[in-house]
Amino acid sequence: VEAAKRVVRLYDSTIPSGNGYKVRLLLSQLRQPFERVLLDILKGETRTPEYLKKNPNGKIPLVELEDGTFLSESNAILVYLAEGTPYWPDRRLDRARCLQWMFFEQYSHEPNIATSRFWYYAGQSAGRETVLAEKHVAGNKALGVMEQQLSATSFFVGERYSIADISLYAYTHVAHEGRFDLAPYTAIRAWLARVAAQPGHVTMT
Ligand SMILES: N[C@@H](CCC(=O)N[C@@H](CS)C(=O)NCC(=O)O)C(=O)O
Repeated sequence: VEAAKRVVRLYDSTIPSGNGYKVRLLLSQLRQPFERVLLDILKGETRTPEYLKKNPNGKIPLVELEDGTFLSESNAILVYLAEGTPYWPDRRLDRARCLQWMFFEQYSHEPNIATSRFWYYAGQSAGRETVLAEKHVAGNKALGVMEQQLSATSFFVGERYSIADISLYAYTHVAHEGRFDLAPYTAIRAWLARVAAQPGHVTMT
């Protein structure tokens, strides 16, 4: 496996971001030091011409590698960093299963749970009652799918902690901030505790 170029800088957000946290958590578990640059997304600091040169999509997280390369999209960064480590499985099918859960996270989980949390967090929920109600239905559906998997296995893929767990942990463990009630999801709550007990774990704030 080609060695990963070292991450020298992580562009992250002043408002605690689950997507930024995914990268910080894995870097911590890999014991890799890095510089953290905090941007205020509410002030449009990811939309300046200078930042858009680094990431044309205008979002954090973004990592800068030692050779000056930039890589965006939290889950892509996780895959890059995890290759050749215990957090990315050896078996071909298990690697595809990690991606299966990470695409699920981006399409069914994050747009509902993270977005609801952001609107409450940033005081932008007023006037969004209808869309918030829709996001709660869809978010609970995603939590139901996770609950079903975690009732059968201790981690998402291959009974072993991987970047699929990191990806889904980031916004699930703060789902209450988006007014999701995790009380009925007993398997999810047990898994949250298992993830938080992993070596090198750091909290989001
Ligand atoms: N799919 C992206 C989502 C990144 C994202 O939504 N970033 C938000 C903060 S969590 C952001 O930078 N928003 C600022 C903006 O869009 O201007 C990922 O997984 O990295």
